Amino acid sequence: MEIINWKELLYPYEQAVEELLLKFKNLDKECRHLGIYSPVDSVTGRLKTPASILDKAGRKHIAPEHIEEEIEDIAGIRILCQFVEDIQKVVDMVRSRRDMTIVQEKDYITNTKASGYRSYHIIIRYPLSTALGPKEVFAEIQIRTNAMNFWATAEHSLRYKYSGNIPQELQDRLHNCAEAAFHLDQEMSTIREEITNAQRLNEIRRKMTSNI
Ligand code: 0O2
Repeated sequence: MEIINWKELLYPYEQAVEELLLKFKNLDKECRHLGIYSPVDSVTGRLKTPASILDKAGRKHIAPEHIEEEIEDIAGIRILCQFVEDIQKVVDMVRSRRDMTIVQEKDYITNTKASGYRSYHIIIRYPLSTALGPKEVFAEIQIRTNAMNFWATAEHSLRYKYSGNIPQELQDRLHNCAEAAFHLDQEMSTIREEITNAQRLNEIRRKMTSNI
């Protein structure tokens, strides 16, 4: 059994998460600076843990030496949006970038998973300049609304707690919650313009008072 040097393996992915976080946070910052609507509400990033990598490798029968080519979400960032409509805008932003290459897109919003999971995933190849020279790594960008994220985070914790075997009664309740999150997104969309106008006004007021 090959021993994995986790520090060496994970370092480039850590660098990728840091760079991607900065880039997408800056996009949001730039929109706000220009006074244009930002489809990005918040951005977070995470590095998959060795335990989770080994678990996935085991499930998918991936040999340790093939982890880097086969596991595409060791580096992951999550972009949260206020409204469902913003997701497509973020997807277009990612598609137009020249500093990363899209490998695959998974639309779990149109094709909701059996669990009730909804999110848009983009797998990219991201080039890095490391101390040892250029290197390209996979990274996963998850794009979803705050409501989708609320549900996914809760379901993820339960899946972990029950080692993937969530009791049926709880699964049924989770399905109801997924429906409720879907309706919340729909309802929020109907008053989207009202909300974004109010937010724009508040931002102008905030800028005016901070200039005093
Ligand atoms: P973590 O802790 O986020 O790293 P899979 O075979 O499903 O494990 P695959 O085929 O590579 O993975 O891709 P997929 O299905 O797009 O899932 C990748 C990630 O999406 C998962 O990573 C989760 O973060 C999220 N995800 C997918 N399906 C669900 C779901 O039903 N519920 C929740 N809450 N999240 C989901 P990991 O490795 O599971 O976890």
